[in-house]
Amino acid sequence: MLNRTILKTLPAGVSAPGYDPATIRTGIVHFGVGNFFRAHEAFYVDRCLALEGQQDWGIAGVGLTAGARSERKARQFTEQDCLYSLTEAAPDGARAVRVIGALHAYLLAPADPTAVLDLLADPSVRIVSMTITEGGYNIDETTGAFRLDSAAVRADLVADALPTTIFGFVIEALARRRAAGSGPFTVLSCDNLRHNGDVARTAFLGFAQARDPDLAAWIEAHVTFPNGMVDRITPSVDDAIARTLNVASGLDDALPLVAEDFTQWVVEDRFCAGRPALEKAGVQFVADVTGYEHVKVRMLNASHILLAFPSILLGYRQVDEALRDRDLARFVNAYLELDVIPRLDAPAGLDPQDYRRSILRRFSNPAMADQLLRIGGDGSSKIQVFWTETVRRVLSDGGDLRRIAFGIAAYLEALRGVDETGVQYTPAEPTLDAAQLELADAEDLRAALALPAFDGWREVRSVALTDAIVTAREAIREIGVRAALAECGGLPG
Ligand code: CS2
Repeated sequence: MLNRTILKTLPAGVSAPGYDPATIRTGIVHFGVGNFFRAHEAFYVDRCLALEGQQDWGIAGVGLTAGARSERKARQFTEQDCLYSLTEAAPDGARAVRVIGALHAYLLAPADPTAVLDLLADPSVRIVSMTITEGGYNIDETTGAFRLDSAAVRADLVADALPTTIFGFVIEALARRRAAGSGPFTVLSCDNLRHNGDVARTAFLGFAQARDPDLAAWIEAHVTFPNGMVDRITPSVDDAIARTLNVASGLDDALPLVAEDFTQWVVEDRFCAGRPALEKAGVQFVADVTGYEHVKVRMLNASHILLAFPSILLGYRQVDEALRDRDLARFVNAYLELDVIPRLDAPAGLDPQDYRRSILRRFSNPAMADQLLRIGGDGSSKIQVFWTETVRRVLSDGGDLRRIAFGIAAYLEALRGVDETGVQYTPAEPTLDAAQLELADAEDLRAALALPAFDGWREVRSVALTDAIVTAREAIREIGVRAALAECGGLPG
């Protein structure tokens, strides 16, 4: 088993942390210890910890979900001293394997909420970071405000209640720190959102305001919420993939990871209580991250989901194989070239055409075997974040709506859970209830346009867009995805 005792005798070709994980101290608490966080933030912090004077920046992870799966994961982390291996896979087949030691403690909040609060209140914790998914910030897309109406939030607002949501934990911890005079921490969102720091700020301040306006004012004055653009493709790992990774590395790791060799993190340098020397670990610090976010979200993430929905319907399951399909590659390219790039505000020095080529190369990486169902999952939240801006701009300048309409149509058809070859799958839509999911099956093909995925352009939605979506859905059903794509998917001649 992988744990601290075997770090000196790792198999050939596996790199150990450049420091002793037993001696680092917690400076960061991270909520949502998923694969992306482990391959991205923890990877950068791991590099920092190897530098002189940086050993106060170890990460304690917190899981918020109750249940057997979460308990199993917590047990595995503990048994392995929170160590895990990361395989970085390049498109040419080259691989590097390293053991990451930055995560050195793991707490399951439902099992011991008091321990989580005590940790967050400890003055040595100076950053609270999170990957809680695009939809995890509890923001109403129409009003842009934090939603106070969810049962979990309401329960966390009851005086003296032990929290269950991230909002309850973070705000209670900040209240304690304020009372104790131990100062604020930075709240660092690492989710794929435009202005993720501003979104986090709206969410946490919205909660704090409802709880105690004085506390909210203190947070507003002292806590910082840097915006950041995060990027590293990190597939899901099932048992079969885990076995393959372990066979290749020679490790016995219950929590192995694979990610592409590419990685990027561009952040605003606004850390109210200090930060690790991340600039020495490859993180770019900039005054304004807006341009980078637009390019990442509207090109990479948007084309990722645009590829996923029709590909799933065609029966593909992996991103690289879908992109080898000429029709699908043309579709994604046309969307980027004709719909996104002409309407993009890219930062100086970033060439969108180079970026387009690089993401298509990254998507084609066969060593990743990235899952289309992972990409297409939580489409409801992702569409709001990844497509909205482009749809709004195309609508407002009277551009060609066919590719966007086809993407939306494919999303709605894919929500029905069966592909063209008759294979069934379960679309993961954690924010939709059964009644909402059924809208995809409604006889009236317009009914599903009431789904929250489309809230972001509700007030500008045009009849032409609705008609084009309905036409594309009918075509997909009548003549199949490929023929429908040729007929109404807006492929250039
Ligand atoms: C993907 C992302 O889930 C998705 O929609 O586009 O997970 C993507 O792999 C990462 O954002 C890459 O940085």
